Amino acid sequence: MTLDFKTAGESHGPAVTALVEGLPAGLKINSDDINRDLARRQFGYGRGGRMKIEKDRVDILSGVRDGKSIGSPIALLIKNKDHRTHKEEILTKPRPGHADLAGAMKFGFSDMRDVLERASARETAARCAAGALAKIFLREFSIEIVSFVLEIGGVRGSVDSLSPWTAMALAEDSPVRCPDKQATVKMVEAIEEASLNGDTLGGSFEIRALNVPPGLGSYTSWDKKLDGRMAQILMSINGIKGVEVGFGFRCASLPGSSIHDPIKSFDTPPERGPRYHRSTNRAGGFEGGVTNGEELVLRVAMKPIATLRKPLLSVDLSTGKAIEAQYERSDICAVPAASIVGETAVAFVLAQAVLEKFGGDNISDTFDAYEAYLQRLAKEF
Ligand code: EPS
Repeated sequence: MTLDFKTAGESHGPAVTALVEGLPAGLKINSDDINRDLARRQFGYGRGGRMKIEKDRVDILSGVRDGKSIGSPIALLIKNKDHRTHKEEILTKPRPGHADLAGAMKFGFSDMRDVLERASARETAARCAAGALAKIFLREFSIEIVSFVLEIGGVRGSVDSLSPWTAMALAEDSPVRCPDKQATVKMVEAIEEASLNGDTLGGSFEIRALNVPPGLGSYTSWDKKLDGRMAQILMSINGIKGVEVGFGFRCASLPGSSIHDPIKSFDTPPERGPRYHRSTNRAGGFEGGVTNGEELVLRVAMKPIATLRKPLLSVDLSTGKAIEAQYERSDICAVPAASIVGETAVAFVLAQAVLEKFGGDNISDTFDAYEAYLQRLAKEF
């Protein structure tokens, strides 16, 4: 059984939902852990009016009994408080940068609200819940995921000297999830200025996965390469336009001697896992699409929100005439929220990779196989 998930639900329908299949039985699941990530996703300076209406909470409808998974599909439901029974204003003036026009042409809609309702980033609440489950699973193996914002609208935080845990702790205290306090102030100002100008801002964030064992994913086929799978799930998050692994685009301009990470041996070999490690981590924890035992480092770029209060030029599909794009309630900046969605997305793919390698219908089977592998690595590497 492979671990997978699907989501369903529209932005203003009764609920958004996720169906997670393939988690082993015996995993302790507390909905508070999922609700914590849902609340973190809702947070962030620059969010729109919708976040004042919603207080996302998950209902676990199946797959969990007495606080433990039972191996069956886990259905997660998050009600939309903003569910509207009345018909929305028809949307005929597509917003450049949103899925409106491309989606309407694809499905043959004249009212692009039929696109908006599913293309909306509201769907990421359901994904976040599915990924939060994956985080609970990964914690059994001491694998943790952290995220923090690097840049908003051209203001860049300085984070290079911080450990991932410090960066994460500082991010959790920042209204824009940036560990750099001075940059936080400037980012907030930039968002305020964009708001005054009827504009929106994008940015970038970093995700790190810690205590990841070597050997997850595979170099044997294109679709098994774990860095590629990470890039796919991250690129599928609304508004994401770029993903870097480790040094990413910096690799294009530096020689091999400045990019590849020298292999070293610990003076005292650890009891579990290999003695070999790297003095640098420019590869971001992946070689050949396989984890190499170092931290996973992924950097993600998000474009500015497509709904502008001072709209760009568009056309009215009902008349064919040039006109400003439609405006409606939206966010000014959702980069802090996207960093949480990214965190949970990375968790999901990592949980898939752990289960592919170690299997198990009960979490204790998975754990035993994982421990045996670390023991073997300690003996052989
Ligand atoms: C979102 C809910 C949406 C938007 C936002 C994300 O709610 P509404 O459309 O009712 O204001 O706030 O979605 C977008 C910015 C977008 O472009 O799709 C959420 O729950 O995250």
